Amino acid sequence: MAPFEHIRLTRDGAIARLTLNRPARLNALIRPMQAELSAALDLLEAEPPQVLILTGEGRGFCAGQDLTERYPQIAAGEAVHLGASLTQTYNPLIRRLNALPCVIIAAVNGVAAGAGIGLALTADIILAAREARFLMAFGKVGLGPDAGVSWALPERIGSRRALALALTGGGIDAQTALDWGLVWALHDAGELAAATQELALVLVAGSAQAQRAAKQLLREKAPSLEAALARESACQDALGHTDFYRDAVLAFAAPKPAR
Ligand code: T3D
Repeated sequence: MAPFEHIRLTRDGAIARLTLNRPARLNALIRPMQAELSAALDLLEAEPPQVLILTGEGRGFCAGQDLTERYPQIAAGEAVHLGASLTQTYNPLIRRLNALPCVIIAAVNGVAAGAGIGLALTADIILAAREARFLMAFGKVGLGPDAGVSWALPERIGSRRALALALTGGGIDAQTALDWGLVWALHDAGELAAATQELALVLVAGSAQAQRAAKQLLREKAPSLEAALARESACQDALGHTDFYRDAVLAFAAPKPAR
């Protein structure tokens, strides 16, 4: 679709695939790669697919910030301004991925560390290879969680587990991620891409409008039951006017010829 160096963006009908493509560095993030991700988001926002697959090339998903990018400054004894890196680069990427109206599937093919976990957590559904790991690498380098991890990880696995991982800088293997509800399903590495495509095809056979509504209702928690009921009514009111709903009811409930 677009000629990038550090990522690939391809599109097949209603399914788009965004692949992090620095396999020799386990897809660690550098500035030009972040700029390409931003350009990819421009394209995805202009013409949203129904499903976006987010994955990594090679044996890693994403090892977070490329630490060699920070090295020259630190080695020279200069101050680094990580707050600026977040507000100018990471935060907009995470915000924009989260705001995409499409269903995002992360196919976590290998290690996801630091901000790499943040990218995976922008997905609505996470599939993982059995060899995948989720490492809170921030702690190991003396940083706190960023890239939305402090918000999204406790949501998925609970605040106690998320805090213990953040404090220790530790990680969990794919099976634990599955057991803790972070991951929807595990697959053998060689079968992850096909399983992801299969799930994407199931999704594109469904109603894009209903998926958008479900995503909105479930991801942006209503402040009270009353507010949730009101939002559900408004959503259902709109969805009840779609062709998808009409056709589904007609197909299911039309009187059948007597047997
Ligand atoms: O700076 C800011 O803007 C603030 C934002 C911070 C967000 C963050 O993400 S902080 C966390 C940064 N990430 C890390 O600290 C992870 C560092 N990497 C590792 O701990 C390990 O590489 C892994 C546990 C992820 C994987 O280990 P392993 O044994 O499977 O692979 P490896 O041999 O360590 O890595 C393979 C290559 O990728 C290797 O290069 P080489 O020796 O073959 O030339 C390694 O140096 C490179 N690599 C892996 N992660 C990074 C990296 N290079 C640069 N930066 C990395 N983050």
